[in-house]
Amino acid sequence: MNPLLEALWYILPAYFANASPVIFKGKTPMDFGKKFKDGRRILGDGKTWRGFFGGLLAGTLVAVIQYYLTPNFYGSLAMALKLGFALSLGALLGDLIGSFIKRRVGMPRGYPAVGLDQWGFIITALLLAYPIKALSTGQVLFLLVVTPFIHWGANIFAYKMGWKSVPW
Ligand code: CTP
Ligand code: MG
Ligand code: K
Repeated sequence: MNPLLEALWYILPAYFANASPVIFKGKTPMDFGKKFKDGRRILGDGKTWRGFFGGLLAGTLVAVIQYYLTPNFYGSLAMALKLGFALSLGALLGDLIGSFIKRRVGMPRGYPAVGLDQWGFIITALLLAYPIKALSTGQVLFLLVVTPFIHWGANIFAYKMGWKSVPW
C-alpha cells in the first residue's frame, strides 16, 4: 500500500470515533451538568455519555471491518481491535480535553476553536495508538496536514445531512 494511503487507513477509526457522536448523541452530559471552579461548565452539553460510548463502539467496529478487508495490514484481529480501540479512545479523550479548554477560556458549547477542534482529537489518537502500531514521521506529518481539511469536509457534510446545526 502507498504509505500515505496506509496512514489514512490507519487513522480511519479515529475519524469515525470523532464524527459518530453527532449521530449517537444522547442526553446525559458527561459532566452531569456540573460547573468548574470558574463557574462555567466542566465540559458542557456537547459531550454526552451516549456520544462517547457510541463513538468508541463505532471506531472499534470500523477497525474490525478494516481487518477483514486488509488482514495483512493488522496481522491479527486482536491487533486490529487493540489499535481501533486505542485510536477511538484517544480521539474521544482529545475531544473532551478540547471542550474542557474551550470552557475554561469562556467559549460556549459549539463555538469553533480553530486548531483545537481539528487537531486535538488526532494528536491524542496518535499518542495512544503509537505504542501499538507506529507510523513513520512522514506519515504523522501527512495526517496532521490533511486532517483539518477532512474534518471541515466531514462537518459540512454532517450539516447538509441535517445532523449538525452548524457547519463546523
Ligand atoms: N457529541 C456527544 N458526545 C460526545 C461528543 C459529541 O454527544 N462525547 C455530540 C453532541 O451533540 C455535539 C456534537 O456531537 O454537539 C458535535 O460534537 P462537537 O463538535 O465535538 O461538540 P460541540 O457541540 O461543538 O461542543 P464543544 O464546544 O464542547 O466542542
Ligand atoms: Mg463543535
Ligand atoms: K470537537
